[in-house]
Amino acid sequence: MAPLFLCFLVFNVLSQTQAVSVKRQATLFNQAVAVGNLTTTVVDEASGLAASRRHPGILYTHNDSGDGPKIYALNASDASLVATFTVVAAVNHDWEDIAVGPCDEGGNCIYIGDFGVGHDGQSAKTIYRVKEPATLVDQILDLDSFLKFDWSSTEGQTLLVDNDGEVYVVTNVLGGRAKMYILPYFAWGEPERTYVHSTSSVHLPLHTSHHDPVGGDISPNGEDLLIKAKHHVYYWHVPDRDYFRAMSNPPTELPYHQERLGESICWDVTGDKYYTLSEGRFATLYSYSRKVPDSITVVG
Ligand SMILES: [Ca+2]
Repeated sequence: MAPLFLCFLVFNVLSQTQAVSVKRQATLFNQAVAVGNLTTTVVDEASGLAASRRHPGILYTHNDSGDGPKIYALNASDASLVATFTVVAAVNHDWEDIAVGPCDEGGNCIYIGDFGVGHDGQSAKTIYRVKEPATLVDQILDLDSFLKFDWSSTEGQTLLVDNDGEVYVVTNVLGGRAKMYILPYFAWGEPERTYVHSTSSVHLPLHTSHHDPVGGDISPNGEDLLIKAKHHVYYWHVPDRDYFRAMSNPPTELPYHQERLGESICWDVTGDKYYTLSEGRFATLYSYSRKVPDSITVVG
């Protein structure tokens, strides 16, 4: 085979490979659709978002510092407030994110990450866990358990919980190089703080010019991970559910409608779409649906 022809062939194959890759990334999810606006004024600084497993079509959110220990259940189809849960024996020092995952003894639990820096300059560095209630009415929820930790970082804004109930917290860092920590399971219920060493962490391959990331979520089947930065949504497909190893790969950027103060992101219960919600009164809930495979145009 003539060398010139071989060069042309290799170049052509590489070009096609790149075209396929770029096209697939660009067509993975649809652009934002406005689902509806918050109609209640009690949610005015939405700081986290998570899909209920027990009540499909319901999203949980919360305010950051300044509110009580309250979880708000929203209708995912119109952003209306359905119910308010108050968590006994918890404090909202600066709740930064929320997730849903398994309880210790089966069933589904809501996890709340209180690890922001409050107005007093302090961070509670505590994860709260409550069982998902059976009914969607205003009620008080007992604390299922708590996890108090310490670390060398100042704050985090991202809480991730996987199918096994493993809890990951991501630091919030200016200029990139944030770190994902896994919190030790034995720390649940311990009255003393458990120090989490850097050996239990991995750097995120993100370099932004803001304090990032600001939120994230693991899909219900555990195979998809979202991390939200101030101006971008990043995605990893993690079929082996090894989220630490996934951080050695660059993410795919997904569609994001820029919000004024958007910190909240979650998958829906099926993993076929994700949602974002901004801080602020009457904020808009946006959804981004996964394109069906047949609609993906393979170039080349
Ligand atoms: Ca937050």
